Amino acid sequence: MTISIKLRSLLQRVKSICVLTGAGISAESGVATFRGVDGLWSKLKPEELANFDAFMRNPELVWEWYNYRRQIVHDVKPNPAHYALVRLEELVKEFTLVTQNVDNLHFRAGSKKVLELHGNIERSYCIDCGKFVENVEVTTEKKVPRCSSCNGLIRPDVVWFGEMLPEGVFEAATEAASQCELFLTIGTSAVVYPAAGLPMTARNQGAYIVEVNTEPTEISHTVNETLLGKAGEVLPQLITILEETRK
Ligand code: BJW
Ligand code: ZN
Repeated sequence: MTISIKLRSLLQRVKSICVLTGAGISAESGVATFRGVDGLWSKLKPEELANFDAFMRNPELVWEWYNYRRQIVHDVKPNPAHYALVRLEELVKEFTLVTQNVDNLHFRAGSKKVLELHGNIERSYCIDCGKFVENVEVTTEKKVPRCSSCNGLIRPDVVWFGEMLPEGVFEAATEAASQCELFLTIGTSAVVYPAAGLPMTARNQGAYIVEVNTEPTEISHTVNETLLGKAGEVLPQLITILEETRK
């Protein structure tokens, strides 16, 4: 992996950065990605689990899947890539972290300004009255949690296919992407919209786009630079360059 001279000099003077992260940033923590050979969806089709109709058809199955993943997320820790982004927020004047991840690892690492596009697996809400529930308990006898106020079905607070993103969050992400000088897209296959459109939004407004991924993606041909490698190894190197000029 080579960091271009252009990127080095940009890192030394950059004042505004917007970052988009995907499942790949948590891979080194031990959270499975969605796509690819070891991905969460290599055996199950996303449309069978990650949509509202699937939930209504078989809430037990969907809860079983989310419970399994909630346990993993609870047990793992943020990795050097998450911590590098915490440091970036401290070093750069204008910084926005936009994540597609629902695993809460950016907040647990210490990032402050995080826009969660697809929700958070540790929160849930009632589909009838909308009441939010933290740390919902799903026991083996009571496989599907119910609302304590109205007995409605409780669902995970995540965004499924065909659903709108949380109000105002995508708008804030678009604004940050439009205003940044440098846009980093990290550990995402960039196939899920509207998130995958953010690098292009930034590029159209003149930002320099850098992708960090272990392999080329759908958008590699449209970015300025692809840094091939693990996020947990590449990001600390970018931070070292930034820190050299900001002592
Ligand atoms: C590493 C690494 C390491 C590994 N270091 N890298 C425009 C065009 C076409 C379609 C649409 C469109 N607009 C909307 C759509 C429809 C749909 C969509 O995009 N479909 C496409 C798949 C075709 N989008 C939606 O439905 C969205 N809603 C919406 O648009 O609302 C408006 C609307 C409403 C009603 C009708 C129509 C429109 C909602 C999308 C919700 C996505 N939800 C999920 C599930 C969340 C809950 C859960 O977690 O269970 O979000 S899907 C899943 O994919 C999850 C992720 O956030 C998302 C993105 O995945 P991500 O993060 O990129 O992961 P992977 O696995 O794909 O990639 C990992 C990458 O990491 C790989 O590249 C690896 O190489 C890399 N990697 N290790 C660095 N160590
Ligand atoms: Zn309710």
